[in-house]
Amino acid sequence: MTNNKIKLGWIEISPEESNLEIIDVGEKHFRRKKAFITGIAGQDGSYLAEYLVDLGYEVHGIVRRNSTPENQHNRIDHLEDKVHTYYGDLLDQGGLERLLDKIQPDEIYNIAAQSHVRISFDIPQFTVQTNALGVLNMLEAYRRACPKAKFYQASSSEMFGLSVEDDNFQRETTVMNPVSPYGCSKVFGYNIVRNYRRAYKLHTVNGILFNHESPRRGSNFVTNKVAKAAAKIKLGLQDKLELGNMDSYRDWGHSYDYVRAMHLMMQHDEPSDWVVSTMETHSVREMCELVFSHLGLNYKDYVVQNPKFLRPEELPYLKGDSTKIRTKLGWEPTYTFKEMMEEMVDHWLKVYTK
Ligand code: G4F
Repeated sequence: MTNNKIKLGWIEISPEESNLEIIDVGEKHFRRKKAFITGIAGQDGSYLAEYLVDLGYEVHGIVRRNSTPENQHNRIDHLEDKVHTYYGDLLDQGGLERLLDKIQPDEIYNIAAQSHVRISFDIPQFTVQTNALGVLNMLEAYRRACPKAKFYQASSSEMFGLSVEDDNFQRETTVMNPVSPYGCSKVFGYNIVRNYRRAYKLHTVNGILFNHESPRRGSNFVTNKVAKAAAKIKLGLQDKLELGNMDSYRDWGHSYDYVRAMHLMMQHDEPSDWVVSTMETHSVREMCELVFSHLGLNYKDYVVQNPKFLRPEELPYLKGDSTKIRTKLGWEPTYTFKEMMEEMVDHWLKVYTK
């Protein structure tokens, strides 16, 4: 184990502190850091769990119970022996508190959410209960069970809504003007995290993440919907792709790069709010063009609009200014937009060629 890894995934303890697994480096003693992840079976949760396990963390996480347990752990099947999972729900504060009390994590990552913006118009109350009240439940459980831990909240660029600065960016200081039940719920989560930081001197961090994708993205989000459909069209398994608004712009990065940013901001001494973005924006149309041309196809021959996928109110433009995290913490994305989209298309080609 390198010294660097000791620094990242292990924490220094006094020799008296008893723990199952302790390593000695000279005079110093270390134990594994413990992380608790809500939403561990989701796209970001699974990449984060992988990343933390690799750094030496002991990783715990909750998954929501549903009626098809076969699909519940798909994204973390390969980590089965390496992470500890429990049933849990952001709406069940008692259960959360009991778990945090038992585990006593060093870092808590609250990533679970109803994360689909259009669906938040179909189930607004559930969205707000989970994404707003759920954050408060987590904060209360944390405050009572393990207030010395650090707390990460998955805040979102959707909170900016219609606000764009004169230089066409959104950044930490941009006014929030959300345009969906999802965006409104996330603004509450963001603010209550800041409130608990000041009021109770808790180490709470907001990561304001712009869109982030990967082959593990749910295929009802636009990037993976397009990547999957284009691969099926190429293989003759599908004729058409129905989309909603193709003229909105998004700043799309890779989930793997963004979970590295989450971890990095939690290692900083001062709790703060951080924008994570690629600083580039592309329209849905440009993304379709890129994906279909990777397969030697013209998207115009296959993509049609279906009003069913339009939103009652749309967020037209996102481009994040992540100068703060780049300059203060040295974070940089490793994937380009093209590399990320091609990875997603190639993933689906492999799935459907088997
Ligand atoms: O992929 P999307 O559904 O992502 P959206 O709404 O930007 O939200 C994602 O990013 C947020 C960060 O800003 C997260 F907080 C949130 O949890 C989620 O991860 O849609 C992207 C764009 C939208 O403008 C949408 O109207 O694509 C447009 N779009 C066009 N046709 C479509 C479709 N979106 C979806 N999901 N499906 C379509 O058929």
